[in-house]
Amino acid sequence: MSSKVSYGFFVIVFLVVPSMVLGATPGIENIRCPAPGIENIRCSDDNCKGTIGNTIWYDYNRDGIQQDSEPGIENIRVKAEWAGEDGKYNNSDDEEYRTNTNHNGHYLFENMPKGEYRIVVKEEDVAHLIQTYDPTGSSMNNETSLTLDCNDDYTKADFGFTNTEQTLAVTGIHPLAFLKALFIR
Ligand SMILES: [Ca+2]
Ligand SMILES: [Ca+2]
Ligand SMILES: [Ca+2]
Repeated sequence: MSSKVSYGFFVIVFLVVPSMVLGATPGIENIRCPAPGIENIRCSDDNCKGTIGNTIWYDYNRDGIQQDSEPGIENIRVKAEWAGEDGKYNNSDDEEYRTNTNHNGHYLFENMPKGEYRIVVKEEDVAHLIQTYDPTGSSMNNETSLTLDCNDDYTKADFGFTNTEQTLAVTGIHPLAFLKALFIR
């Protein structure tokens, strides 16, 4: 009698325990990783941790490339609008993320889910500038759109800005000197 109970017990332990150890974390489904406060959670492939960035700079010569002489613009507010799981904007599963550029003009959104994004530069932070570059440059509207793959590091959401040619012509000062005087105080 007792030997049958023991045998059954060990069969259950043998079958159940390994499946709990090897399978996904039981009882926790559809959670985004990393999950703050939950240690050692097993993350499935659906829990993506991509990044989006990374530069906003003074494009003095308006060529859409950051030369060594062209510094980043710090403290610019940037927003990432995620279209959510359904990939469509303007409904309940959309989410927004915000950050600022650092002293090098770099910004980075981390631990981002895969999907469709709009990256938007805060208009009032660049209201005194003219946009010269973004990756979807057909419309210089302080924003660009992209598709982030799972765990992808997207580094090309860059924006370039300069000042007006009219202003530079009137001053008669070298553009670089003028812009440095204007922006670097
Ligand atoms: Ca340039
Ligand atoms: Ca949506
Ligand atoms: Ca654009």
